[in-house]
Amino acid sequence: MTDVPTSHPRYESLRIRDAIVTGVKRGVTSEHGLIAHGRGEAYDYLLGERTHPFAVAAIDAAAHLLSQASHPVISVNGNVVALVAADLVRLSEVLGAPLEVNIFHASKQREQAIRGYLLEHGADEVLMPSTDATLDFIDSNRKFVHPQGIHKADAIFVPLEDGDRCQALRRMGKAVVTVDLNPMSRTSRTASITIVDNVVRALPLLIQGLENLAPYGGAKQGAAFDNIAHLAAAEQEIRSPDS
Ligand code: PTJ
Repeated sequence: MTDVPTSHPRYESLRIRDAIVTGVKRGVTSEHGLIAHGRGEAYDYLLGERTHPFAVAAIDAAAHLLSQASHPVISVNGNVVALVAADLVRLSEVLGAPLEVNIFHASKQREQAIRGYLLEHGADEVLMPSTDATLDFIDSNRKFVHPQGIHKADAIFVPLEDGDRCQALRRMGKAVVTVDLNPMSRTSRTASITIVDNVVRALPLLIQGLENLAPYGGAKQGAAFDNIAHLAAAEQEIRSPDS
């Protein structure tokens, strides 16, 4: 982003926007992803573009849930890989969980571009969707999963999810942790834990939370988490006139 000075008041937002545009140019992010990003930007603006206490609590609960899972998996799409590829690779290392490509807008070419982008950012292995294993309760492209990945997982980290698959995963008895700036979305309401924050800010905090838990083997007791109450706090923040 050579033409925008770092002193620009919207520099950080423009930098993130630039990462998504690069994602589209590299064939990683879909054009629809730009629209999804714009929606996220609007919610982030309303939330004051900062991480609130309800998000910190959700990140803490997510670190506990994921570290205690027997087979956690990180599901990635074209938006998150464009925004936080290096953090996803680090999360995969810290959690000991595989990265799996799972996209909504079907494209074999884009699946390969996403895999390539993650390998470029340090990933050793990236699981790919297959026709050998499918999810129940879902008709979109997202039903095709890897037999050793999402299909087998007991807990899945799925930032920027779409509501359909989140519901399907929950109906299959899997725990779902999502990151979504919209506390009213179907995904937010269906997930086991929703982190209402920008994935760009939330992911480094989640990694830090897992690193802090590592000496305890993830077994340290976390506070009880009420997802609906946390979503209500996020919605209240958005509606509050002085936020
Ligand atoms: O790569 P694909 O084909 O899997 O497509 C990915 C997108 C994100 C385009 C697809 O999953 C989609 O259409 O998602 P939705 O249903 O538009 O939902 C995206 C949600 O993520 C919305 O609620 C946005 O507010 C939210 N969001 C967008 N950007 C961010 C975000 N949440 C957190 N951090 C962001 N940076």
